[in-house]
Amino acid sequence: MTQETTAPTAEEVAAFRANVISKLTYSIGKDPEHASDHDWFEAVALATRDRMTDEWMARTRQVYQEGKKRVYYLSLEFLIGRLLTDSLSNLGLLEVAREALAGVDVDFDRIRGLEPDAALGNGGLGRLAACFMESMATLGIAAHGYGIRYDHGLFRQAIVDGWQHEQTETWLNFGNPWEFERPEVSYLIGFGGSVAAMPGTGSNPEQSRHFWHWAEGVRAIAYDTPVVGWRGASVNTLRLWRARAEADFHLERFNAGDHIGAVAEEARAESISRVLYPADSTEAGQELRLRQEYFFVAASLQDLLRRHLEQRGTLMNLPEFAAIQLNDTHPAIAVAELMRLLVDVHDVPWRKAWELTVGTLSYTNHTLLPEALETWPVGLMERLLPRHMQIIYLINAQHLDALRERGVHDLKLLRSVSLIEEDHGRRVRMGNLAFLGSHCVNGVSALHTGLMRETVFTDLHSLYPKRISNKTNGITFRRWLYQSNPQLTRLLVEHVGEELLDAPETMLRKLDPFADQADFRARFAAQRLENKQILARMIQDRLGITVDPNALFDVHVKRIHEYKRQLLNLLHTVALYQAIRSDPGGNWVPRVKIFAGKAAASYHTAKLIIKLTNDIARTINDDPTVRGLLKVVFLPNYNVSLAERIIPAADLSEQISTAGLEASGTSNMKFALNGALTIGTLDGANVEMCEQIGADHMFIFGMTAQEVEARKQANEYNAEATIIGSPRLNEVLMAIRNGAFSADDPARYTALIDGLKWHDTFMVCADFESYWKAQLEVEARWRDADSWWRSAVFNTSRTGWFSSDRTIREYAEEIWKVL
Ligand code: 26V
Repeated sequence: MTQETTAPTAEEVAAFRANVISKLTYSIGKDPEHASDHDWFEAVALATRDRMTDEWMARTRQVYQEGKKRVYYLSLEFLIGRLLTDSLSNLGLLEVAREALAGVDVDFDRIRGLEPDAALGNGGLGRLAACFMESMATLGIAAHGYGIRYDHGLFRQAIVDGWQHEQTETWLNFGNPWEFERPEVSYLIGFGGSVAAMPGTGSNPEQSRHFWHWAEGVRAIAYDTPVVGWRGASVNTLRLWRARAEADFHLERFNAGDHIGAVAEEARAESISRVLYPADSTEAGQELRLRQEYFFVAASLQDLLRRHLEQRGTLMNLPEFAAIQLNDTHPAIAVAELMRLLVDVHDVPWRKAWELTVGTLSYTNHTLLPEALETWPVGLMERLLPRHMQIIYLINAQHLDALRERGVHDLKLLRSVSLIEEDHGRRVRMGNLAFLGSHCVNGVSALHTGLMRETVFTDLHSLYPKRISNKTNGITFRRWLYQSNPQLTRLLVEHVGEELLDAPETMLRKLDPFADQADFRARFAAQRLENKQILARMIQDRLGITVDPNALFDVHVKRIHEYKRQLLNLLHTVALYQAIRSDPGGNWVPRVKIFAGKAAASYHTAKLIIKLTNDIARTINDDPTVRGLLKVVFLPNYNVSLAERIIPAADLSEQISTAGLEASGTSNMKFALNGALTIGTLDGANVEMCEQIGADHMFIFGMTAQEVEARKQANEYNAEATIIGSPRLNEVLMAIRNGAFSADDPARYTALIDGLKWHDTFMVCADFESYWKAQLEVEARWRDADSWWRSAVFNTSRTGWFSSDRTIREYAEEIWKVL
């Protein structure tokens, strides 16, 4: 492997092997002679964890002694994936482990494949949290991640007869060798009940303390996973909470003979950490989700206040030593909970408590889609969190009064910045709560941040014009280049030196001149071919579809959502198919269209799009007239591990969301780093990628966010007219609508296609011709191999800015003030 400066010594290898065998024997209880591959995996993981632990403890001690400010990253999602290669590689032990195992006839690559993915997230937002944890450890920032230890992560996707089926995910079936259970670190979290003012604390609601007599207590138990940075720079903690029923409570009922009631109580309490919510589904069970949010926020805040008090003896300096980042509005109840803890529990005066709260919290927004903005019915809040609802009313009153004092009397404005929405039944707006309770609010790409200022938060922004800033997302290069693409990493190190691994943000640029060297381009292309061969084998094994590794691999992988426009790609696929059929002897560029992604279980249209992909795939792959010039593949169960295999094998990266709707995107950066060319709209971080990489080395098409908005405003967009104006599009739509790909059920796609014709909310038809032309340019460029690979090299060399180390440095300097 490239990561290690020198080959491992025999002593290192022998010592590691001894550690592994000792774990196998004494922790797992297996004789090496009879150990299964899984036993070996666990033994290696435990031995690796040991190597982190010393540094972890030293580090924790050091942070304490130096009195450093700590960062707390609160996130309902951490999409971690596998940890074995990640940890070994960051510790510089990957080769050591490989050789140590080879010595006992165990193949490292086989056992690392046995680790289940920790899929405690839905997509980009959760993966971002995982990349951030790794970058914070690399930069030596004292950070704690806080979240929920779900028994079941994101569902496993099975494809049956072309349709998605959701299966329960079971990552903990064989235990989790990375975590430390901390039964002694636990908090009791209350729900429901009533609120009483404490006697003698005054009648002014702002001055009186309250006692919350909650009705139901659920215990939060900590599970810690060490997170190691590059070259073992530092080790931080990811602390995930598990919900347990309070034993006494449940025993009382049991002893009283209410066995069923006791068990039901237990199940209700423990359901809180049972399963990850499908965040992009609108039909989610509301109450359980709110319970999850409050549960992990309350446990985390109590934990960090306890730590702070232990070390500093007072809460009055909280903002000086703690920075709490809210990952989206999911932990936004922290605003009210921190106020409650300060005022009711720690006796801090209201005004001071507010100052401390705002000074400590910051909030990141990850989407502007109106249906994705969290609001909670006031009735539900009152029932589940009565004291918090009071506090929210108080914050709101204080906020609206302050505005009136400043001379703001515009009723429309006051309504829009209120914490309570009055229009569709009374609801608490979590975005506004997070905004008001934070000293910094940020978006995740330049375009998205601009739109935040202009749309969802326009009024709050006018009142607090300095609060919103931009922090463009990034990705960790350790996982998304060094680990997932060792072939390319080796080539890069060979040309710009070992230093690349430590300073990719600057060193990658040194590749620029090599783009003009034919032999370098040839080697760049050769490593890609190798990755494509590996992927082609996987496609063959999993789906029985033969694809040619020399064909252009055109890849569209991400959650399935209408705004991400997988449908636009499918329309192009069918148009290409029809074009090839009408001229089978033509000089076509052989292509493999690769799709993967999960649809929310309740999202009917997204699931239909998966079925359509599979229907189109079957028809095209079976059609001898296209002679394999076009293949379509849908790889089931997209997850972090699959992404690590697909991305290094991609030639073309599809980032084609309706402009203005994708907040940032992060796979766009992963593809470019690995040298794929992007076909994309000017949306999210694509805009900044274009600035860094150069428009000549990407295929940008379609309407801009402004144009999309203007069309919506003018109410003049008519997809039907667009379709009439494009015979190619019309033919594609007619074929799908009339059952050309669904002979077994010819009407299957009627409503889907009619929806495009009558509504086309996501401007699929409007962008079709522009997309088609951009795809023609892709083909022209592919034919000119020198030009293609020159651009590919530039994509890798100019993506350094998208390192999550850069992103984290910006958070650390501008928001957290820890660097
Ligand atoms: C939520 C919902 C809920 C209701 C139905 C529609 C819908 C659609 C999307 C979402 C996602 C919410 C938050 C999220 O995951 N945002 C993603 O965050 C990434 C990291 O910042 C960013 O790269 C993606 O562009 C953004 O979609």
